[in-house]
Order: sequence, then C-alpha cells, then structure tokens
Amino acid sequence: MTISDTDLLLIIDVQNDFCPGGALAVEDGDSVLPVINRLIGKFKNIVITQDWHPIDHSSFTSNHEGQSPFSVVTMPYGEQTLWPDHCIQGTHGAEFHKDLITYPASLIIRKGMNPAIDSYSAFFENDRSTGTGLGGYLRERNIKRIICTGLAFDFCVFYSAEDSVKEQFETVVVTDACRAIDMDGTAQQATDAMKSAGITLLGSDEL
Ligand code: VGL
Ligand code: ZN
Repeated sequence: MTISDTDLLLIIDVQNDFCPGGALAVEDGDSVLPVINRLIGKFKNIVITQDWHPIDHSSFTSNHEGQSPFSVVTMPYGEQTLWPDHCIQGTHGAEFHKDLITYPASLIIRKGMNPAIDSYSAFFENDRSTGTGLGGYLRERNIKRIICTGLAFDFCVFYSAEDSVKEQFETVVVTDACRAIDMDGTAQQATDAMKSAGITLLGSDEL
C-alpha cells in the first residue's frame, strides 16, 4: 500500500491505563509502540485520540452499586459494559505512554468526557449519533483514507473503524499495531464485523 497526502494515521488510546500495570491493562498493550512509532514517520497527517473520563463517569463500575467490572448494564442509549475506573482526566493513567511519539499529530481528540455517555469511537459517542467533530475536520482537510492503530482492537479501534466507514472514508486497520481486551471472543467478533463492513485488515509490513 502506498501512503499519500490524503491518508491519515489514527492512533487510538495508547495511554498508560491500557498498558501493562494500568487500570484497564490490555495484554501486551505496550508492544504496539515500536510498530506505531515506525508508521508515524510515513504519514503527513496524524490524529491521536485520548480516552478522558470525569471521575463520575457512568461507564465506571464504581458508579454502579452492586455491579462488578465487565458486566453489562442497559443505559438510555443501549447496552454498556462497566469498566474498572480508567483514564481519569488529569491522572497518570490518562497520559499517553511515555514512548509514544506525539509531536507530529495535528490534532489530539479527547473522548468520553460526558459522564452520561461512553465514547469508544473517535467519531461518535456510544449513542452512535453525538459527533466528536472528527469527521468534519478530516473532510475539511481532504482526507480520504483512515489507517487505524492502537488500543483496544475490539473496542475503541473497532468502533472507530466502523464509524470511519459510515463517514465514507476508506478504512484500514493495522493488526499488529493493535492489541485486544478480548472478553469472551470479542476480538474474533470485531475481526468478522470489520471484514463484513469492508474494512481492510493489514500487517504493518504491508504499509
Ligand atoms: C476503551 C474500554 C473503555 C478502549 C476505552 O480504548 O478500547 N475500552 N474505554
Ligand atoms: Zn474509557
């Protein structure tokens, strides 16, 4: 695949809480860093997302009495998994991993700030209709294709890639630049759903 000026590298949630030792650690999460850092050098357009929750966020198990982490509750916008408290605004866990090269990014987009709605995708909150503004930003910058990387493959990368297709961008996911939480087969489900949505899954050696 040849990378052009209308391609965008989207780096999703490479934050301390999703890396080993973090509050919602993804197994081997930090192993995406050398892969992503190598890709950064190939792109003119880069956007980074940062999961950025207030302490009273409704996706936190601690805000639902009697519930356990990873259980599913019904919210006004649909089903929502409850997570260990993570990526709390201003904490170390919410900072990018120290090895992530962030300076070439033109935009850092924070998401999950509304306490009432979680936001996995870089484009829409979990009601799948409240926009973050990213789609408009990318259209105005004449971006045509989004290359997705980061954490976690089966949640924020998956939702972002699906919404990227809905927003009419050609969409690629770089599998070795992602790691999955993988609860009860969610990684395989995400892979299947991405393929049927027309998303291209590639290894970083193909870029
Ligand atoms: C994520 C669960 C909760 C992610 C964020 O980045 O995949 N997952 N918040
Ligand atoms: Zn979150």
